[in-house]
Amino acid sequence: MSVQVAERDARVEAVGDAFFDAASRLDSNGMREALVECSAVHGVDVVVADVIVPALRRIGDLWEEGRLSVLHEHVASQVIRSVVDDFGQSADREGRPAVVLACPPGELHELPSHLFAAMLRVRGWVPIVLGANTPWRATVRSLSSFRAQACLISGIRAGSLASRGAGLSRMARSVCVLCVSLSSRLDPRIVFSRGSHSQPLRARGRAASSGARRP
Ligand code: B12
Repeated sequence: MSVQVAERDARVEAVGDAFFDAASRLDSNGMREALVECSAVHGVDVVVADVIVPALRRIGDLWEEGRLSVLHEHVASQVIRSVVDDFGQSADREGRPAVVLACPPGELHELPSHLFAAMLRVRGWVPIVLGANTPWRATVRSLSSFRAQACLISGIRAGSLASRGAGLSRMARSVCVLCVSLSSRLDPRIVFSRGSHSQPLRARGRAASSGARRP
């Protein structure tokens, strides 16, 4: 590993620690500052994959052990959501492909959709996040309403939905459908082509401002 990469990794790890410490103190401003500064320096992919996801896992583990409360999780989740929803926003949506992100009925873990949406925006996609506990009918309807080219269903058990459901099969006739769960990787190069799942997720149109590499 080069010295520059090691230094960069150490800086990102320090941001992760600062974010986690702020979350432990319920310090919303501290959390927000850590994320905004990190994204300005290192970009959206790094702040999502190397700061936010590890911090959420740490919070989840400590919550499971009873060492952090649901309040800590809620405050951190709200701050993360409000910050990442600003990443990669652009008024210029014309001609960009839309992708719908939804959680199945009963699923409350919607944050991954917001995180992944930020990664998609900086690659020139227009993500439509339907959020937690979305009725299947609404998800299906959204595909034509937004002329979506793809649909991501995510949740802690969503992986097991992949081969099930008349609704999913119907959807897959018109767009690429992907079900992601705890065992999937939050990887923007995720495979995404209708039927075969063999092509990387690629946006047409221009990439948005952040300078992130296209997959
Ligand atoms: C925040 C949170 C909540 C919040 C959600 C708020 C929100 N607005 O999203 C609330 C409070 C609602 C919640 C509720 C519950 N939660 Co919860 N939650 C979490 C927490 C802390 C973070 C979740 C998160 O967003 N992680 C960030 C994501 C991106 O990371 P990840 O899950 O590791 O995802 C990776 C992959 O799965 C994949 N991936 C995941 N989603 C997606 C989506 C896309 C598009 C892609 C490409 C990839 C991808 O990429 C990620 C990175 O590699 C996790 C802890 C953790 N380890 O994550 C627990 C956790 C997921 N929750 C858990 C549990 C048990 C629950 C409850 C059942 C608790 C309860 N008794 O009520 C309920 C279930 C509610 C429901 N019906 O859905 C467990 C799940 C255990 C399991 N294996 O089933 C965890 C792991 C906590 C723990 N350590 O025990 N939770």
